[in-house]
Amino acid sequence: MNPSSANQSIDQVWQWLDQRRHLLLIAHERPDGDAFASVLGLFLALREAGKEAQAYFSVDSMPARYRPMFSRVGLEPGLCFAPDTPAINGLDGLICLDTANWERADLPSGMSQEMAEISCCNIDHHPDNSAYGQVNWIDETYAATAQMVMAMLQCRGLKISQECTTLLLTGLVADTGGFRFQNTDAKALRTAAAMLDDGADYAAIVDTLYCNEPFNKMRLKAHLLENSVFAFDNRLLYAVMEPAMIEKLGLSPADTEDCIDILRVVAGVQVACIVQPAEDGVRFSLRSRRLPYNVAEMARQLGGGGHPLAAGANMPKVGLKKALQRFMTVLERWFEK
Ligand SMILES: [Mn+2]
Repeated sequence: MNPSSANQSIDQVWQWLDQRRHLLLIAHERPDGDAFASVLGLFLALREAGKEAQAYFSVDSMPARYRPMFSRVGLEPGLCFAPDTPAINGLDGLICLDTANWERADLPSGMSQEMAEISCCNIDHHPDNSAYGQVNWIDETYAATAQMVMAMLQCRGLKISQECTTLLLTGLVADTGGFRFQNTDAKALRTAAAMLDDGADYAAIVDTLYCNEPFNKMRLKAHLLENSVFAFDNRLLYAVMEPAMIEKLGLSPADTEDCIDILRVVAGVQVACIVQPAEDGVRFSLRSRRLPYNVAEMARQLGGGGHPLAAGANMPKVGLKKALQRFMTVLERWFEK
């Protein structure tokens, strides 16, 4: 998308917003740093601009690393977590952020029917977004949805509070892996600089995202690395993450989201994989360092999907041994050369 059509879409988002007063903001299931940041950042900005906004997440246990983000919003009225549900009486707009399709939307339970009847504005940077909203601003040239929210606020010339800009920069840092991933471009860095100009607290963000690990999560990472298995000339590195181990360490499944990074960063590894046996099958999380190791294609062959560099698949009704055999057979052809 070229910049002029992106601006056009920002205008359409604002036109839609200007006609609404009571908004609910949501993101996708199993929210990540960008999902929390874009919802909370826009929530704060809209409230600061005098709109009635609510934000909702269906998480009851917050991943430890994101907790400081919520203290930036404090106990603002309208901020809801499951099992609480937001007040929908009088809502006239739903804003879905960072959510590629309606199926992934983190809707309050039992409210999907009512929600569907409310006008929806879809703001996202995922290239496979299905444009399910009445208004859709989808632009994959942004590294994070939080960066899109910043562009919206800048476009209006709104004064952005330090709490808000710190939240938004947290999303941008999270989705670029601390400015290490391939989506780190000049536009992302320029936005980051503008956020710092607005007073974003970068040291606090780095503390939040990278120096805030529960000790037992580090022990889980150590366990995964210690028990990891190389294959295909050391280009694949995988580890099995048993539910019993997570439980023994007192961690929640949400706390394990980025454990795969401990495998991804090993020299020579092109594809990292975490294998999670569950009662109903085996789940594979895949990360690629670069193409042609397209993990979206690998995941599709395994019955899942995702992005070229980050994907996943669920193999139902199968034991760990069988699942691993099938996994190795499917992946073989990417490592033939
Ligand atoms: Mn994102």
